Amino acid sequence: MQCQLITGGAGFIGSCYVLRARRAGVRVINLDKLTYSGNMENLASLSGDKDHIFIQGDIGNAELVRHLLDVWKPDAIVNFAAESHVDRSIIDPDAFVRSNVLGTCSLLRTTKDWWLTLSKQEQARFRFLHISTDEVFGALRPGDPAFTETTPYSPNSPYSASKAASDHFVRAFHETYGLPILITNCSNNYGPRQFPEKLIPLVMLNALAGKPLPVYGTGENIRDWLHVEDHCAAIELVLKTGRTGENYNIGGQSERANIEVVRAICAILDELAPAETGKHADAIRFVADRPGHDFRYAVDCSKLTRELGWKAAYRFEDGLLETIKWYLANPDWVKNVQTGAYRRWIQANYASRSRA
Ligand code: NAD
Ligand code: TDX
Repeated sequence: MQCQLITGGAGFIGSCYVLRARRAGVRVINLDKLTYSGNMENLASLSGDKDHIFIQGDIGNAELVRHLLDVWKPDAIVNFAAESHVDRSIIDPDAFVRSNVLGTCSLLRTTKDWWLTLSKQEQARFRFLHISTDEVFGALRPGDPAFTETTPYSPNSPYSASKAASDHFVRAFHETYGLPILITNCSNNYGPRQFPEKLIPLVMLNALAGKPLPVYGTGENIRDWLHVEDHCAAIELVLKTGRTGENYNIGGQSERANIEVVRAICAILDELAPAETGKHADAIRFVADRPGHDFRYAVDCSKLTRELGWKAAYRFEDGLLETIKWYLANPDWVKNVQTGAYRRWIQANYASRSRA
C-alpha cells in the first residue's frame, strides 16, 4: 500500500488532498499542528478509517518527524503545512518565519537524514513535494505576461517572503544532498472548507450575516482563481510523473478583479439567500488597502499541461456556485470555525480600516 506523510492535512487544501488520497487507497500519515486554521471537522468523513493516521504536531519537531518516518516509511512527503494568510503576516511576521522557514528547513533536514538510511532503490523512489504559491514571483501590471517557472522571485509580503525562503531551502536540499524534491507554485485556491479569513468565504459569510463586505483599495487588484480539486489533481500528477528538482506552476486561468468576484458572490446569493432588504451588493464597502498589496497575479501553467497533460476541470463561475452551495449546506461547519479567536481576528484586521 502506498503511504504518504502529508503535513498541514487538516487545513483547507491539505484536507482536500487527504480525502482524495484516501479515496485513491493511499495510507495517509497526517501531521498537523492544528493552528487556528487546522480543523478536524474537515476530516470528519475519515473518522474510524485506520489508514488515516492523524498526529497533532509541528513539522519543526525533528524527533517526532523522525519517529514517523522510521515507523511508517512513507513513499512521499507532501508539505502543505504553513501559515497561509497575507494579512496575518503583516500583523505577525514571526509566526511565518517559524513555521514556513524554520519549520520547512527542519522538516527537510530530518527527511534528508532519514532518506540517507534507505536503500538506493528506495531513495530513487522517494519524493518530497513542497506546496508553494505564485506570490513568490511578486506582482504583475495589466498586460504583463503571466508568471512562468523561470520568473525571478520577488516576494513583497512577509508571507510570500517566507514561502520564497522555504522554496529556496527545498531546492537547495536537491542541489546539495540530492533529495528528490518537487515544488509547485499555485494561484489563489477556492472551494469548500476554506477558512473564512480569505476573500471568497469572508465575503460570502459576511453577506449572509448582513455585515459590510470589505473590498481593499479600489477592488481592481486581480487574482487567478484555481479550484482546490483542480489544484489537488495537479499535485497528484506532479508527484507521479513530475521530474525531480523541478518546479511546476499551477493556475486556474481565471483572472478576475476582486470587485468582480465580490459582485459575482453577491449575485449568486441574491438568488440563493436574498438579503432582508435590497441587494447583497449594497453592502460592499471600499476600505483601506492592504499595505504592499500586489496588484495582479497570473500563472502560466503551460509546462504542467505540456509535460504532464494537466488541465483544469472547473470553470470559475461553476466552481464559485458550487462553493457557495457547500457553505449554505454546512452551517455547523461555519458556526464552529467562527469562534472567539476568529472574532478577535476580524476585529484586529478590519476595525482600523477606515473607508478608503
Ligand atoms: P490553511 O491555513 O487552511 O492550512 C494550513 C494547515 O497547516 C493548517 O491545518 C495548520 O494547522 C497547519 N500548520 C500550520 N503550521 C504548521 C506547523 N508548523 N506544523 C504542522 N502543521 C502546521 O492553508 P491552505 O490554504 O490550506 O494552504 C496550504 C498550503 O498551500 C500552504 O503552504 C500555502 O502557503 C499554500 N498555498 C495556498 C494557497 C491558497 O490560495 N489558499 C495558494 C497558494 C499556495
Ligand atoms: O477582506 C478582504 N478584502 C479584500 O479586498 C480580503 C481578506 C482580501 N481582499 C483582497 C486581497 C487580495 O487582492 O482579495 C484578494 C484575495 O485575498 P486573500 O483571499 O487574502 O488571498 P491572497 O492575499 O491573494 O493570497 C492567497 O493566494 C495565494 C492565499 O491566502 C495565499 O495562501 C496564497 O499563497
